[in-house]
Amino acid sequence: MKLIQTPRDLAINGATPAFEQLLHVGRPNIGNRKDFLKYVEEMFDRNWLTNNGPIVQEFEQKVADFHGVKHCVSMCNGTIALEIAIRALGLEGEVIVPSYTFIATAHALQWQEITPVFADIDPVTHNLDPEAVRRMITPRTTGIIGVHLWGRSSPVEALQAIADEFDLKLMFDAAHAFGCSYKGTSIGSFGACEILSFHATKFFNTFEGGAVLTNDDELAETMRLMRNFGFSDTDKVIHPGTNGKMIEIAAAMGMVNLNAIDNVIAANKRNYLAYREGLSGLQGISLLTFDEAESNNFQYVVMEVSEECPASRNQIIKTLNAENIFARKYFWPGCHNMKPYSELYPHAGLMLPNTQQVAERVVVLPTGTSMNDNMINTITNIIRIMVEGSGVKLAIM
Ligand code: T4K
Repeated sequence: MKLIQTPRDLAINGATPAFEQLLHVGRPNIGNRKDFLKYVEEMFDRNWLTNNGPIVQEFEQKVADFHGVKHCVSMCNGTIALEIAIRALGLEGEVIVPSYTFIATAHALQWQEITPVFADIDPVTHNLDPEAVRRMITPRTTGIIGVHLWGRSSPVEALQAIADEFDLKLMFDAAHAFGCSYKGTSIGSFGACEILSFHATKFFNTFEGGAVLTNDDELAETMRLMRNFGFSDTDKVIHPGTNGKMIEIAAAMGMVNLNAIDNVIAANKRNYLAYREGLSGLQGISLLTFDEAESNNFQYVVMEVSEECPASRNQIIKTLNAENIFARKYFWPGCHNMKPYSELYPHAGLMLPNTQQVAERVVVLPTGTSMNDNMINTITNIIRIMVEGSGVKLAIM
């Protein structure tokens, strides 16, 4: 048992770590195992493992219904979903994206020899700033990809207005936004299409997986062709394509995880509220808020450490890591500071002051169904000790 009351009790100062096992940000949430194994047994009985199988079709329908959209085109992962959507929309030349996102948003363009042009974000929402987007438009710009970062909606109306004004295509990277809404409308219906990620570390997973949501029949049809080598029928190829198919066992995981989704969101919300309470009143520490009027999945607990905080962001991360709390600096240092972009556009940072600032401030904390109130109390108490020099008396088993 360890008492954490003063800085002397911290692992960084030589004490035993608070947790024996490493706590992760992206611990997978897994639904009912028996139900999953039943799906797997049935799949083996059918001997149908991939290529638009029955579980994939059922899963697509469920995800489309869940988001109130006409089409869910499932894919093997979120990155391929991005690549296929980008290509199906005919994007080329330059496409405006935030730099403050997971690298896949930019790479999906670069992979197809399209130039990602990084626009700055709003420092409060962490999403694209429409005025910054406007400043980056050139004659080569063909589209905008907004990212609903942390599951909070991009400024969809302002971005759509810019897209309409300059005749640009607009799509969204909704990898974080499964089940989220904007002004009461579920994510999935904004722009030409929106992509989801079902990676193991997402609050809703299919091991690996992704999808494109759209209400556009023609676009959905094109993407279905593209994810299956362009086959329209046996021996008949009518479109360039790749292999982006979701496999049956991934869809089975999706089906059982869909059944568990309310519990996962409830756990995430409980965790978020426990963090909010535990971190309240700490100088220079804030938690990203969620609009209670919207549907949220609360999958990321995003803490910001400002210059007013007596402890730096990096000190806090180092201290938490020493306690076996693997907090993350997502999406530091910003795509523009990663290769090849840092070499291609070495001065991009000059246009991205808010991105640079936010990337230096964020700490993402562990959440999900594997976390409980005691664990969160311990984490917030460690942060309190770092900021205030002492914490509440806390016994760690
Ligand atoms: N767009 C956006 C905005 C995205 O955030 C992403 C993915 C994409 C597009 C692309 O979608 P996908 O192609 O991935 O479907 C993770 C994920 O790999 C990535 O999917 C995700 N975004 C990104 C935000 O996070 P890392 O670097 O955090 O992964 P990793 O391996 O460090 O895992 C995170 C934590 O989870 C670790 O502490 C270990 C733990 N973990 C991980 C796995 C895989 C487990 O406990 N069990 C596991 O099975 O990137």
